[in-house]
Amino acid sequence: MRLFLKLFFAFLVTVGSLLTGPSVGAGDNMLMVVEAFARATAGQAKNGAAFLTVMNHGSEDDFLVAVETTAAKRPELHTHIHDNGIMRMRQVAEIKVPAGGSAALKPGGDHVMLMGLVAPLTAGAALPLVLVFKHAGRITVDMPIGSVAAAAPPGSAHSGHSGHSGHHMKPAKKN
Ligand SMILES: [Cu+2]
Repeated sequence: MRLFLKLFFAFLVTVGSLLTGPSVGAGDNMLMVVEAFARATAGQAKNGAAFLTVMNHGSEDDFLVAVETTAAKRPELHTHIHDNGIMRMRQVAEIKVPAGGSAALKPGGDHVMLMGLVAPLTAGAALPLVLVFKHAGRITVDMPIGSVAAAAPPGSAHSGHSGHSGHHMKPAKKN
């Protein structure tokens, strides 16, 4: 029975990782956002962080160039750099999503920084975020909010039931 449950959950996680997150595009612009989540904030923290992976199934590189949200006054794209042994965050203009590859925004690396939160981020809630890509246009993601130190989407390791995991297809916008 336990083995069956383990296999069943493994199956759910596999299906979940295939279906999680909205995707956009057709032909040369096929982006899929997976593993999206934000971290809850502690106390009066003014800034928050969000993470996601963008898969590019197309044959053309794309670039994440901006993020928009009503949850923060100034959402930015950040990366971490090592500066004389000290990890610092720095804003970047764009994050490349290579053709046939992916870009992982994860703790310790590239990430979405939510500067000037309108309200604290609460575990269990969802954060609406619009990702703006150079070629594919806008993708809206409803990011589940995990714990303050979350390193993966809430529920991703054991239930395959990670909240708003819609799977939407729409034609790419050329602009
Ligand atoms: Cu940052």
